[in-house]
Amino acid sequence: MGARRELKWALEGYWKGDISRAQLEAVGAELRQRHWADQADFDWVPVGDFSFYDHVLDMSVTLGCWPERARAMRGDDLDRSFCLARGQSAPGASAPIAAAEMTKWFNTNYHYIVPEFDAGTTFELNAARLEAQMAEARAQGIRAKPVIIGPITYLALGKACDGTDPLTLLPRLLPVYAELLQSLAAAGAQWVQVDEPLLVTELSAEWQHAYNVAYHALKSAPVKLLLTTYFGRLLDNAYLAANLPVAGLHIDAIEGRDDVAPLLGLMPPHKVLSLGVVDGRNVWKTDLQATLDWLEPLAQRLGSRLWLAPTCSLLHVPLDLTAERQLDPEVRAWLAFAVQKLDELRVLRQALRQGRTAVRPALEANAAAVQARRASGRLRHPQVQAALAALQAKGIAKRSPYAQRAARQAAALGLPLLPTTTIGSFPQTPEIRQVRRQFKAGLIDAATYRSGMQAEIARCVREQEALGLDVLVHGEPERSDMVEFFAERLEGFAVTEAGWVQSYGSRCVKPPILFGDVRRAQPMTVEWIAYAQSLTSKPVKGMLTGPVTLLNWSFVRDDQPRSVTCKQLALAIREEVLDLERAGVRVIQIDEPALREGLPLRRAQWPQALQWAVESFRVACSGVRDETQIHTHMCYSEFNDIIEAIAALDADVITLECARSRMELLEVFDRFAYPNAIGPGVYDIHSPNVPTVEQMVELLRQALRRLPLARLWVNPDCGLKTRHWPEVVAALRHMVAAAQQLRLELQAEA
Ligand code: THG
Ligand code: ZN
Repeated sequence: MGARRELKWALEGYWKGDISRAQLEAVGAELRQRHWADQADFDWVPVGDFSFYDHVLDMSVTLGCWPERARAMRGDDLDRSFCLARGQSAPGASAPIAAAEMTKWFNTNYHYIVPEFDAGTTFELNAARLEAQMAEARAQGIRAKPVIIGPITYLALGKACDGTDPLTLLPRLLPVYAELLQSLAAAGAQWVQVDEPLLVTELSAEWQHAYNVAYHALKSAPVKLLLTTYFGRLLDNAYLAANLPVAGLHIDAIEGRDDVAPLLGLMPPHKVLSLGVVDGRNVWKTDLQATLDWLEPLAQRLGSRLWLAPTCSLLHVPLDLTAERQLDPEVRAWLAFAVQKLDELRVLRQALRQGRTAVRPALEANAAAVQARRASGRLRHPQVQAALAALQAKGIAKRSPYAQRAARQAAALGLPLLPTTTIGSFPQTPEIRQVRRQFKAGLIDAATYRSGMQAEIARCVREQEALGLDVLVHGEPERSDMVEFFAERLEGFAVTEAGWVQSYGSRCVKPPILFGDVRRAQPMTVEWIAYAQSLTSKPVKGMLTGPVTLLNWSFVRDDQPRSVTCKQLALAIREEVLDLERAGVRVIQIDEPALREGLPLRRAQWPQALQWAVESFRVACSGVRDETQIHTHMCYSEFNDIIEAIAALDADVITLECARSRMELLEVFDRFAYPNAIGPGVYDIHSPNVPTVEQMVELLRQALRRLPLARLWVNPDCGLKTRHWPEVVAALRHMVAAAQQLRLELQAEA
């Protein structure tokens, strides 16, 4: 995105019409030029990995794989691909088209645009973007290694709306890949990096076979192929990966360290082995000496057939540590962002070529930092260790059975049938953003900040009372990103100033850095929730982010298992839950939108990972009274294949995002009787449309065919922070009316 997120600003300016296409292109060219310059001394520099929106979408354009609705639009490739990604109309033209689906890139937090296939899909080469960037790199004197997504991974990333098996498209796809490789060779490429991370997942015999078909079809291409995998182990795909007819293989030698020994035996003697030895997904300094201890014998054996690289694209880490001015200096010394990771590679290269003495100062400095981190007093906190040990010894305090809790909560809360609520956030207005910014910058004092937030909370409560909602929220004006909010308030976390990482398109997040034992030193949210509750006799929900989501959306320590870190997060959230309860808060929501996305790439490992994830959630709400109602919320993912684990969370109420694929979501309840209360969203907050009362009544009727009336809630499908007040008020008014209408009808029937 650039050190100052130049790409974000340029894109958003272009979409608004504030800058021209030429200005946007100039920003792209400038970023490519800068990032290539950072790698100019490398033997091969990736080209074609730059994207204005998403590299999978770019690959679809390269392969001429357009859904019909986008093909029919005016505009050139880039404008049409923006329309498809964002669900917009073409510049100066007709109706908007439906946005393409977006989903997570393997187990990262990056979202790609899902290619769309059907039985009639055809492919046609459009190498213009790659050829232009090859020419640009050549002009800059860069030894370019173009990067493309391989055919099998590409097919696996897509979705067929008509049930077509993507593999049946392979015969149509391969000639286009062959042509693409020809074009890249003509553009001067000697090597082409072909990304096939699908090889670290479980492959059926058909998909394994497809790999053989594809790479045998491409083996006469006039370039050398570097088959590239990352994010996990090859395991049972190692033989396949080692023997495909390509010139080189790249593997993630951190996740897949144990694949290397077997691979050495399996690979034909001429093949290049590229080892990803610098972590492209996390922010810790590499232990260079330990890496060299491991690499030196391999270098002896492989000679020039050994290449070094980061494990994966550096898209997933922040750009440059030197941009951080306020980071705790002790923690900062342990970190390497993208630019620093390139330096680590340089040291490793030189040590292997000229011996360790040639880089002694760099190795010594690195060893000192690695050692300092290991020995730091900041990693362990005796209180946290004691709490973990107690949890280990005593287990999780069990809550009473749901039926008993539900009865007590009904008596305590007195809610109507089909209770109405929202997910937590209300619109983030420019005014509250400004108050937060001014407070962070020290321009206003704490009292002024507090009264600004309180005014917004009061407005939120007033609006909700006027709408007649049953369970209210405070609206979260004090938070921008919820994960960052909690990270700023918990010990064991550091947050960055400029550590932006692309989430999708122009959208970025600043993942916090979890470096040590997590401890809640004081209440984090109680003040705001208690204030909101003081303004109304209706219950106000306390709003927290769950342990699994805090874990999955942060850079986490690599010196202990994720499951242990997650339990620490759970214990910290639990303290907040208990403080909220003590402050008189009767409903507490612990969001876990990332429950599913942190799961391992191989399904065989899911049960174990789900077990500690579920346990962590249960730790976070253990010890609350039966009368206190625990809610959770999930979005961004499919729930059907983890519905049993979701039920095992045993939250009293769950609200789910589903307005976009509602029928798909509800179908799971034919197979699985969800035991507790549930609110499948009736208002798609991602769309500016205000649904009508009738539409929402119809959605509720659909839900009632599968879920019992006594346990159905009425709510939007996600938080409202990205919407504007007028549409939110209109939609919620319809939502409350829909619930009232159904209550009356059901009473009349009874
Ligand atoms: N928080 C964090 N991670 C997330 C999400 C989140 N990962 C998954 C999902 N939600 C990603 N979705 C978004 C949606 C919007 C934005 C980022 C990720 C966004 N970001 C602002 C931007 O790019 O302008 C910057 C952040 C801000 O100003 O608040 O809009 O919710 N941690
Ligand atoms: Zn949500």
